[in-house]
Amino acid sequence: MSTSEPRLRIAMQKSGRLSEDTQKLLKLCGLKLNLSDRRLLAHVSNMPIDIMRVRSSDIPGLVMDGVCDLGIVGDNTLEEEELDRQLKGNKSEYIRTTSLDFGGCRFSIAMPEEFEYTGLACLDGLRFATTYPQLLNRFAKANGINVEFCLLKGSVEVAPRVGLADGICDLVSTGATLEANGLKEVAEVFRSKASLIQRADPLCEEKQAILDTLLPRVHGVMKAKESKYIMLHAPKDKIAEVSKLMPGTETPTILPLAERDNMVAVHVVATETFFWETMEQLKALGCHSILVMPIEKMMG
Ligand code: PRT
Repeated sequence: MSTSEPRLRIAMQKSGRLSEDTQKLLKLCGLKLNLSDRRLLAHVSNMPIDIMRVRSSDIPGLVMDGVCDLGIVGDNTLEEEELDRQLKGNKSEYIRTTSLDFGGCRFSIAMPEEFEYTGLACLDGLRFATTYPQLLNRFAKANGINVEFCLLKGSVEVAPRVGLADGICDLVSTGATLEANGLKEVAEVFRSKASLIQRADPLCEEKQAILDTLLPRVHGVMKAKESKYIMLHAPKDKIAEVSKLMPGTETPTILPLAERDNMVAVHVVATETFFWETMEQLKALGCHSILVMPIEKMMG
């Protein structure tokens, strides 16, 4: 492969909560990643793509400035950078190409356990420690309250205990960190997930062609994760009832069974959760050999 050929450049988190899921996604999309700890710009060996591994907080800016063509980043980091750039009059455009299915968390206001929370109005005039002041500010303005903030890049939860702030506004997933620090979640400010973002200005023809190959694969990986392949043996005269029980399925494939004239094999792809209860209802209709299997890739 010639080195002068345009290569699509994707920014991803080097290490942290999003890096493993991002690597997994790119690998499932068929990219042969050649990552080592020291190499910050890695060539994908089987496609004209380079992976730039950086701090999560640098990714939105790299895409907005056109240094990278794509980036995978949390919506919290993305929107904070967008608001901050808008405030400073800097370039802040990007395209959110796909909302991904990992990195889920909420950005919430939390107060000391003993605080008597009676609604958002009781937070008026208080001071909050946060890593994302613009997101907090947007929420406060939209709800008609004034808040002060102190910027902390980590260990935000400790701020009220040491007298730095009255409360905090931080990312929460399980809530265990809040609990361990004597805090309670009182209001959700923002819900976040990882997103695949793209620079706003058009890509050259060659890069667009790479993206046109990559995007259906990203969607295929996500769709496969949500879907299950279901196989079962069903009484021939119950096919209509069996089909009705299948959640979000495409047309089932019906196949004859050797030496069983009254039974058929049914194969379907279900795009919704397949519950134990549904399997029990199928069994009650006379179905057996019910198999629910994961799907690795899907297209079309
Ligand atoms: O790469 P860089 O250092 O710039 O970014 P970072 O410091 O934000 O990295 P990292 O790896 O901590 O987070 C990367 C992204 O993961 C975040 O921007 C979010 O989009 C997403 N994410 C999802 C989270 C969490 N869940 C999360 N729980 N990021 C941080 N946390 C922290 C939170 O700040 C708190 O300290 O986890 C703690 C709370 O977790 P629970 O489970 O106890 O509630």
